[in-house]
Amino acid sequence: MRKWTLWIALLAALAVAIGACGGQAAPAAQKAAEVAPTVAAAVKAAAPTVAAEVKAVAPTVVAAAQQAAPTAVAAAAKATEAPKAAAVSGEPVKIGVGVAQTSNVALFGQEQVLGAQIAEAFFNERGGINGRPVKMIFQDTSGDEAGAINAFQNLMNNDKVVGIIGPTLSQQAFAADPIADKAGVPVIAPSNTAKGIPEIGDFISRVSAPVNAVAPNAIKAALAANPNAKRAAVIFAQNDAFSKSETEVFQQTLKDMGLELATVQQHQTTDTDFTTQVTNLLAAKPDIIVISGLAADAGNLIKQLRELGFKGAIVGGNGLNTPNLFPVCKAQCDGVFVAQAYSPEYSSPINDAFRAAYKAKQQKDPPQFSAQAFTAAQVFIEALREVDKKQKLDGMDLAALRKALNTQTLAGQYDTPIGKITFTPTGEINQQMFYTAQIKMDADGNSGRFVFLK
Ligand code: 1QQ
Repeated sequence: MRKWTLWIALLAALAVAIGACGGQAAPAAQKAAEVAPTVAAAVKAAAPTVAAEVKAVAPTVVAAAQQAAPTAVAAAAKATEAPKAAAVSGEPVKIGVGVAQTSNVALFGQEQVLGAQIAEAFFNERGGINGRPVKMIFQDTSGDEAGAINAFQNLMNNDKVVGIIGPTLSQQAFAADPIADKAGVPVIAPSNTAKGIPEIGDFISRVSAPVNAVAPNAIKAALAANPNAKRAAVIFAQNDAFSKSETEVFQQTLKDMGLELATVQQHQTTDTDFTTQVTNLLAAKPDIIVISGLAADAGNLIKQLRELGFKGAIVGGNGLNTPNLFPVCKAQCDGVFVAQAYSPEYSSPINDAFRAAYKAKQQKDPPQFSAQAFTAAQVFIEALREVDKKQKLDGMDLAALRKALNTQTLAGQYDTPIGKITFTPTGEINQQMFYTAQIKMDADGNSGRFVFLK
């Protein structure tokens, strides 16, 4: 009997996953087509792959389930099982999600949407905000500052959300966050890692650890794997706040570790042709090249570096921290070192459950940006539960609720997929665990993964 229930659950999860895959990537891919042909082609090309992967999963899941010991199957089912909490009812509590659903920045934003959607379902299955449902309200920021400001204003003034998760880029945060801060709307940055984000204002915090906490790990891992490296070359996107912030950390770390900084090159996040920069980088004869940029530009840069003959180690920053990079540089992405503020392999009840929920939807392990978006949603939801315990949310006016939510957000302790976290009074995350992964592409260059280094 029990076995049959598990089979049905597995097949149902698969059906939901197939449905979800069909619907989501398309609009962002279309918009990306207007911006960078290479990326758009890559994203489009990814669609059939996803479908093929999903088809291939069916027999694999069945076979795996057949082989697994009954206890393992039961345990796996239990991790995804919603506890028997009372069903949520009443007016939903609205949380805003302002991230990039279009433009090249959607290569990150799509992952954030998924993380927030999973959190919404996950916490509603577990009682929502003490019985009231939570609802994520999505507004597309696109990839620039104006889009972020527009989305934030819609969320605050029209949707009347209690708080905002977003925007995707630090470059956008420096423009949009001051507006939310002035209006007294709490913002949790899910992916802004530039120096100075929490300092924008009292209402701004982040779950995305800053560049100085994360970036050095990738250099250390690359040098451990290439102990004879002496000369380094660096390139960064000079029109992007995060890239400028991260390159400072990278350059300092390289010097601290005794490497000679042979050249520092610059590019724009909109560039697709890197001939000049690659020529200059190669002329400096580096053993290691360190890139701070976003996924589309960095992917093309890596491709061109390898095509023009660079054989040394490549380190990428947070802008390369997405599997959506893989269709851009394909087989040439292989071997790139990228530091991580999340590992799907971290074992804890909340991460096991998040990983299982993500896998049920996407047939692969969750990436960092999905885990951080889930974490931002979790922080708001758990803080709202606490606020509601002290004073019922129903009776509070919006301004008072937003203020109380901000205070509670900063005061709480959270056990999340990225580990146990707290905040400093300024809103900076205190996070314990960081990792480094290396990209491993399959020989045909069509699929790949981040392999976590021990
Ligand atoms: C920032 C980043 C980007 C890579 C997020 C997608 O870290 O803009 O701060």
